[in-house]
Parts: sequence; structure tokens; C-alpha cells
Amino acid sequence: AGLDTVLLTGAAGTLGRMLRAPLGTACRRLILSDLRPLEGPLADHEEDRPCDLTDRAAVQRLLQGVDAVVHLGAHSVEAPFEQMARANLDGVFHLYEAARLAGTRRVVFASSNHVTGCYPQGHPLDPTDPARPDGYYGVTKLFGEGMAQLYWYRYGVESVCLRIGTCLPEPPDRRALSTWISPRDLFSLVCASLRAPEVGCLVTYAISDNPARWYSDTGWAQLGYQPQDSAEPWRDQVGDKVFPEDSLMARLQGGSFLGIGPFDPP
Ligand code: NAI
Ligand code: 15L
Repeated sequence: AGLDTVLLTGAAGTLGRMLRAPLGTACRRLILSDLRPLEGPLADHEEDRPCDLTDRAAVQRLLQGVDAVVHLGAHSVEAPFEQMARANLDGVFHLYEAARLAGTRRVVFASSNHVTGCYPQGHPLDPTDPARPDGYYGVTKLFGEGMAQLYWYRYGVESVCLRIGTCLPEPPDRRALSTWISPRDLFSLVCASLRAPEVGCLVTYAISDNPARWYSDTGWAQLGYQPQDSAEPWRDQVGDKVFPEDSLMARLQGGSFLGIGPFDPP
């Protein structure tokens, strides 16, 4: 079924720039929003609506008339808590509360593998396993998943929380042989997440069909996601980040994020 009005937050970021063009083919009207300026001219079906997610009233205006949101706007790497909290905690609250008020049907929330980044590499995981965030960033994504549950079970706003692995044109390192998702698989999963009937509040890992994966495919069949790509062909090419063998960065699923922090007070 065709979608009418879709809002893409974080539209000027790495994944926003990847998803902007293909997402435009999946809906009638695509509203693009970010703090930063967008690249290139707007297509006929696109609207540019700059907005700071930390501004509650502005987010409420942004969601008017929006049927579904792909929520990418966030601080996207590990950082001091104070930097993370405004976009990733306040921003997610503002987004969900505005979705409730606007009658928005569904949010596709960009969660992250870092929600479970403190599990050992190689440890098989399902979305129902307890969280083990590897930093403040992962904690904020877990908070976002909590908001998603609140707004579904209490207010009927549906969510698909995608625990995205590593989305780049090619797997950058050995860890990514497990965590990689190709840009076209991410697009297909986002589309499936927007279109699937009656998802309620669903959490799933967002990766390609990687034989070396740690994550289960729970949720993929319900959404109708069938990955086309695999990180395996890059096995012989990928270099490795050199971490001391017994370091958390080498041992745990979150990889290099385990090397960032703790932080001094601001
Ligand atoms: P990015 O950092 O390139 O893009 C995020 C965008 O959000 C930026 O353009 C930024 O300006 C915007 N933003 C930040 N604070 C904002 C605010 N207060 N108001 C409005 N906009 C704000 O990140 P990327 O890589 O594109 O990731 C997109 C989403 O997917 C993020 O939520 C990230 O946490 C998540 N994710 C990404 C993964 C990846 O492989 N790239 C893996 C797992 C999760
Ligand atoms: C993420 O959550 C980040 O947003 C992204 O920059 C990557 O580092 C990715 O995880 C990853 O774990 O590779």
C-alpha cells in the first residue's frame, strides 16, 4: 500500500542522505528535517522543514499531518552524557509526544546495536535478551525503545525499533562482518517497517544476511524483510582495528565504542 506523508528526521546525516532518494519513491510526500542544511535541490515530493528536536513546540508543529516517521535525528556516537541527553532523550520524548498529538500512525526508530554492545563478540542475541548497553549512547537508544513501548501500549502509536548494526557502503572491519547492513538492505527494511500491517511495538536487529552475524532474525518475517546482501565477500579484504587482545574493544560486541569515555565533567 502506498504511504502518504512520511517525515524523515536526521535527513542531512549519513543514513538520511542514503535513504532520502529511495524513500521518496515509497510515499506521496516526504518531509525532510534536520538541524543541518540539506544537500541539493528539493524534488517535487520533498519539503524541507528544519527543526531542532530539543524544541518541544517546534517538534509538535513538525508532526502535524504526518502519517509515519523515520526517526534518525540524534547524536549518533558515544559522547559525554550531557551532549547525548538533549537530542536522544528530550528529542525522542518530543517526537513521541508530538506523534501522539498528531495521530501519527507509526514511528520507525533508529535504535542501535549498542543497546546490547556489552555482550561478548560471538554471543548469539535475540531482541528479547536483556539489554547490555555499552555507553551513554546505548542507554539513550534503550530509553528510545522504552518510549516506543509506552506510546504503543498506552497510546496506540506503533513503532518498529531497528537496532541498526553498521551501515556503510562496505563493511569497514572484521567486526562488521557480523554487524554490517548494506544501504539497500537498510532501505528495504525501513520500507518494510513502514508498510507491514499491525506491528504494534516491534524490536529487531537491522543487519544484512551475514553468515558471521551474532543477531537473530526475529521480526524479519513479520515485517517481510529479506536481506539481499552479505558482508562475507569482504572477509579477505577487511583489515582489522588493532585493539589489545584482552581489551573491551576487542572482546565486546560494541567494539570501538568501548574505548570512548569515561568523561570528565563539562
Ligand atoms: P548522523 O550523525 O550522520 O546523523 C544524525 C543527524 O541528526 C545529523 O544530521 C544531525 O544534524 C541530526 N541531529 C542531531 N541532533 C539534532 C537535533 N537536536 N535536532 C535535529 N536534528 C539533529 O548519524 P547517522 O549515521 O546518519 O545515523 C542515523 C541514526 O541511526 C542515528 O539515530 C544513529 O544513532 C542511528 N544508527 C546509525 C548507525 C550507522 O551505522 N550509521 C548504526 C546504528 C544506529
Ligand atoms: C552506531 O550506532 C553508530 O551510529 C554508527 O556510527 C556506527 O558506529 C555503528 O553504530 C556501529 O556500531 O558500527
